[in-house]
Amino acid sequence: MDELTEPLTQGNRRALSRAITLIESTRPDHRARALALLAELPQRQALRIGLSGTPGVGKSTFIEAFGKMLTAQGLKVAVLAVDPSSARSGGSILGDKTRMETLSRDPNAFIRPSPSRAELGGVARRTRETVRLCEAAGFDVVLIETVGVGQSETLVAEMSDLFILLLAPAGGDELQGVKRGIMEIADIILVNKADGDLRETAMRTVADYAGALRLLRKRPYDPEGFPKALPVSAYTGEGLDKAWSNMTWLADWRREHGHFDGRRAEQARHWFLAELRAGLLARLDRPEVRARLREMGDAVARGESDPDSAAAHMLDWLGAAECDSLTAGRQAHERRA
Ligand SMILES: Nc1nc2c(ncn2[C@@H]2O[C@H](COP(=O)(O)OP(=O)(O)OP(=O)(O)O)[C@@H](O)[C@H]2O)c(=O)[nH]1
Ligand SMILES: [Mg+2]
Repeated sequence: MDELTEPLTQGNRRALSRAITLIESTRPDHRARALALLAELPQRQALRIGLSGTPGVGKSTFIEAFGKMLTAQGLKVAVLAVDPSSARSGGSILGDKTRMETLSRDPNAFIRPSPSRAELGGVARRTRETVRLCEAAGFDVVLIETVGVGQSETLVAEMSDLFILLLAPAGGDELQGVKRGIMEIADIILVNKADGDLRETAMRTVADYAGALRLLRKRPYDPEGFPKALPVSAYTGEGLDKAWSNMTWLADWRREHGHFDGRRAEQARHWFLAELRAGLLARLDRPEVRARLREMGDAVARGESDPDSAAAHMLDWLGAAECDSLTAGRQAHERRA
C-alpha cells in the first residue's frame, strides 16, 4: 500500500496535497505511483459541482460565501479550478486568495488552484484525478470552478454531477451572448449580484433565462422544472440556501431515478476514451517517433509510398515500439480488478 493512502483516507490535508502534487507530476515513475495510488483508494462519493462564469461575474466571491455556508452546516468542501488560459495573471490568482480568504482558512475547506501553463487535456486529467483524491479524503462537496471561455466548460461539465452557470444581471440583448451550447449543459443558472441597484435587472435576467431554458430540448435526466434559473447575491448571501436546496434536490432526484450513477458511468467511459486518445497522440510526440514520421511523410510526399499504407505501417511500428511503456497502466488496472 502507498504510504499516502492511509493518511489520505483519514482526511489528512498534507497527504492530500502531496497526492495532488504526485498526480500533477509528469515523471514516469510518479505517474506509475499515482495510478497505483488511485487504484487502491476507497470509492467514496462527493457531490461534484461544476461552476462556470465569465471573468468578473463573481465566481470567487460566490464560492467564498457558498462554501462558508456549506462548511457551517458541517460539510467538507473542496474547491478546484480548471483554468487553461495562460493569459491569467498572477494578479488575479492573488485576487482569488483574498476573495476566498475566510474559506481558505476554514479547516473544513480545501482550495487548490489550477496548475499554471498546463494544456487543457492535462488540466482535465489532473482535475479528474484530484476529484477522486478529494472524495477518498472524505469531502462531501467538490466544487470545480472554471472561467467561461473555450472548451473548459464542457470539460468541467463532463466531470461534474451538477453544472452551474453563474451569470451577471444583463439586458435582453446580452442574453444572446450566452452560447446555446453552454445553456444546454447547465443544470441551474444562477444570476449573481441580485442586490442593491442591480437587483431589479437581476430579477428580469432570471425571468429571461427561465424563458430561454424552457425552449431547450428536454434531457432525460431532468425532472420537471429543471434546468432552472435563480437569483443569488454572493455579497448579501441571499438566495444561496435556495440554490443549495435546489442542487441537493436535483441530485437526490437523479439518484432515485438511476441518472446519477448512470451519468457517472457514461462520464467514466468518456474519460477512458479521451485518455486513450491523448495517450495515442502523445506517442507521436517523441523525438524518435517524430523523426520517423518525418521520414515517412517525405516518402509519401515523394510518391514513394501512399498515405494509407504509410499510416498503417506507422501504426504497426508504434505498436511494436511502445509495448513496454504500458506496463505501469496495466499493473494498476490489474491491482484494481
Ligand atoms: N454587487 C455585487 N457584486 C459582486 C457580487 N459578487 C461579486 N461581486 C463583485 O464582482 C467583482 C468580481 O468578483 P469575483 O468574485 O472576483 O469574480 P470572478 O468571477 O471570480 O472573476 P475572475 O476570477 O476574474 O474570473 C468584484 O468586484 C466583486 O466584488 C455580488 O453578489 N453583488
Ligand atoms: Mg475569481
